[in-house]
Amino acid sequence: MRIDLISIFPDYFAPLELSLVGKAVSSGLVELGVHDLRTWTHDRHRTVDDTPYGGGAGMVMMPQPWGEALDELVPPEAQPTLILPTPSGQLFTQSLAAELAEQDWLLFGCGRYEGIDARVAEHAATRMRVIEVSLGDYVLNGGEVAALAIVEAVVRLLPGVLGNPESLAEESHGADLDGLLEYPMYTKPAQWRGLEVPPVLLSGHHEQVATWRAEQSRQRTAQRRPDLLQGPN
Ligand code: 6GU
Repeated sequence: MRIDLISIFPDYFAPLELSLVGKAVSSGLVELGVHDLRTWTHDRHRTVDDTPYGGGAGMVMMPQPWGEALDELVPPEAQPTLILPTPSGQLFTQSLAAELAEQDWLLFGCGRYEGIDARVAEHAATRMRVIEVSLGDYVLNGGEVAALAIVEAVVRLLPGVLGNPESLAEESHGADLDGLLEYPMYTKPAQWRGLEVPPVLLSGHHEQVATWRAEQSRQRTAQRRPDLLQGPN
């Protein structure tokens, strides 16, 4: 998979050299490109933003540097998926992560300020798939941290990235748990600071363990995320 990221803060993506994603890059499973949006400015101050038409606070990212960046990075016949992280996007979910993991080229356009001139997404959509994606109902200062989260969620799903592919089974939000939250996990010692591991987990009864875990998932989901019990969204 190829992943390109465009941002005025390319240094935000240094952590992609670490850990699992870093290994996927150094092993060649993922080809990573990080690009400074200011490469596609032409004025002395390398300006990327301007005041909003219609008034209001803050600044808006100008379409021109984005347009030139996409023209240069995306050849005429190529079909990357352009992901624009924004708090007004569709919610990023495990099922979207799984779908993105099947693409061969993801391109992230990370906006700052009050966002990117809306014509950038509109124009890009005439020649590639464009999705505006939000991590959740809160506001970050820009798309960079969201892009990091999305890249990590996607890359760990690529075949050959996780040391133990069984780690992908039975995760919170995965299909194996019916979209419920994961049950609590324990390791040795069986007693720690006066707290015991639930005895069923030490019993060796696989069926009882499975029943207990399913019930814990259900209780936990009812308490913390009742919205998930309404079924798949
Ligand atoms: Cl994707 N971007 C920004 N700027 N803020 C967010 C977000 C994205 N998701 C949640 N908050």
